[in-house]
Order: sequence, then structure tokens, then C-alpha cells
Amino acid sequence: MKVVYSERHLLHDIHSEIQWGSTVGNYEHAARGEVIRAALAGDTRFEMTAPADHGEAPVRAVHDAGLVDFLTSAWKEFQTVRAQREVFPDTFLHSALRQSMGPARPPVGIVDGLGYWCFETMTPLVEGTYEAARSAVDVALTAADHVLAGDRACYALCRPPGHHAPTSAYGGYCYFNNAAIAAQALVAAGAGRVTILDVDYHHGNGTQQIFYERDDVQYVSVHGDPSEAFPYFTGFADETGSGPGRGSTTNLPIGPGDDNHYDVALRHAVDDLAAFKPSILVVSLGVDTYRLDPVGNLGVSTEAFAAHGRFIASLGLPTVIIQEGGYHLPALGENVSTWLTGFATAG
Ligand code: SP5
Ligand code: ZN
Repeated sequence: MKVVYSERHLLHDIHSEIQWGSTVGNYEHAARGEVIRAALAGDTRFEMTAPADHGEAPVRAVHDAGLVDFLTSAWKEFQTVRAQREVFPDTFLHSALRQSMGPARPPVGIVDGLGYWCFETMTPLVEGTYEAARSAVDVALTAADHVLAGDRACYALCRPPGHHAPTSAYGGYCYFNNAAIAAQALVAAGAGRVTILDVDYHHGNGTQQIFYERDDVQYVSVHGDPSEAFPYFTGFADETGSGPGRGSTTNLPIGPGDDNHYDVALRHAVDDLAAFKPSILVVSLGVDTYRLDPVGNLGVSTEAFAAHGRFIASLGLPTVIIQEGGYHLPALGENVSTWLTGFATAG
């Protein structure tokens, strides 16, 4: 299986996040990408390849032009306000702020822009964020290209991740929605109906929003119950799509449990996926479902990740596998390589 990787992820060299008012180390740090690369590079079943530059157009096909423009220059502009290595908003455009007053006017500067485009306090901008986020998009698009060209599956080692980024905002460690951009590119290339199966511990609110009214891209997610898990306000079972997209979103929120508990939800997800009859599959692969993950509370074991990979492979679909979360560094590489090996060796 080809692995698409770019060392440009290292430019997104973030150190901190603000959790409940405390500044702590950022879980989504650069070592994650290197740990995964190291686990795959030493294994002859995987072939490391570089991404091709796909330009800005596929990003703008999914995201608001204002968000793309903002992220292009935000860090540098903020330095004129205050020289600071990592930049966070001080105020958010909460939906109640302008209740009965109509929508906010677009931001005019950098400090209002931060609160306008970002939705939480754990996703800093650093000098290399934009370039790294663009490289992650190229990694995802190149993996999609390999699958379009006939590879059974391809793994995109994306960092920063993407599934929390909706059309017009960034947050949840995500800037551009790598999986959504790849899915949209697959549709544009004539690949047919696409399912995005999101197995990250967190609900992929961004991916869900982008395709919520679409009937050609299905979104299916198994995730920690949003009553207690980030992003808190999306991912409930009664969110099933709207308009033409009614019925093409499936949310399976679950509470803490073990491998068997998780497998019940995953089988349900795969039933809905199969009923949609997609031509191609995009997997948002987060391994923050791991039992020791510092961010999640699900009980998935390393051995179970192999079974998950085999199970998804058994669907027989061309599959683009895109890295999302996973924060327990000592097992991160093994968990990803185990999932991918399960997929690659399925009978
Ligand atoms: C791609 C991805 O996995 N993004 C995750 C974003 C959520 N960030 C962490 C949320 C942590 C909330 N506070 C829990 C404290 C547990 N020690
Ligand atoms: Zn996650």
C-alpha cells in the first residue's frame, strides 16, 4: 500500500492549547506525524511516496474563500499587532451575540478575523500552519489520485488533521478538511457515489456540515457521545441530513466501553454504508478511540484495530484512508500500522 507523506507537516510546529482556561501542551504536535511515518517506513508492505501539488482550487471547492484568504496571511498579519509565536482568538462570534440583529459583517482586520473564523481555543496559528495545512490537503488529494488510478487503497498521512473544519471555520486541530476535499475531488473526477466513514473518536462536525444537504456523498460516523465529548454540539443520532441529503448522514454516538461495545456500532455503521452503495470509500482514520488515548474514553485495543481494517477491506471498495486524530504517542504508530496491515492483508 502506498503511503503519502510530506515533511512539510513539521512546519505546523505547535506547542500549546487552552483547555478550560489552562494552557497545556498541544496534543496534535509534530511528533505524531513522525511516529506514524517511522512505524510505516520500516515495513516492506508500505511504500512511502510524496504528494503532488494540486493548487488552491480543490480547497476553494469546499471552503469559503474568506477562510482560505484569512489562513493564508493571518499569522503574519497578527505579528503587527503583537509578535507572538502561537495565535489564538480572544473573542468568538457566538450565535447569540447578534441575535435578532442579522449576521455579523465580515471581519475587517486580524483580531476580529480570528474570532470570526475560529471556533475554539485549542487550534493555534503558527508561522507554518498554512503551508502545512495545504500540504496535508495535497497528501489527501494525491492518495485519492492513486486510488482513482487503480490502487485498491492508499493511506494519506495527513497532519494537521481535517474533519472538524466546516466550510467556513477552523478548529478541533483542523484548518482545511482533508477528507472532504478529497471526497469532493473524487466526485468531480466522476468516481460516483462516495461514502466517508469517520472512525475518529470525535464527531467530524466539519465533514458532516459540508455534505449535510448532499445526496452524492454519504457521511457515517462512530464517535464518543457529544454530550460529553468535543465538539459537544454536533454528532447526535437524530442528525441524519437535510433536503436532498436527508438520510445520507449517520451518527452513532457511543459511551465508554470495550472492543465488543465498539464493534456493535461499527457493524451498524457498515450496514448503513453498504445500503448507500458507494463506488468509493474515504476513511477518516482517527485512532484516538484507543484505550489509552489521553483525549478519548473508548476502550479499543491495538488488536481490534487490525480487525477493523480487515472488516473495512471486506467491503471490497476502492479506499482512500486519511489520518485524523490519535494522541497516545507510544502506541500511535503501531495502532495506525496495525489498522492498515489488517486492511492490506484481508483475504
Ligand atoms: C482531529 C481531532 O481528533 N481533534 C480533536 C480535537 C479535540 N481536542 C481535545 C479536546 C479536549 C477537551 N478537554 C478534555 C480534557 C481531557 N484531559
Ligand atoms: Zn479525534
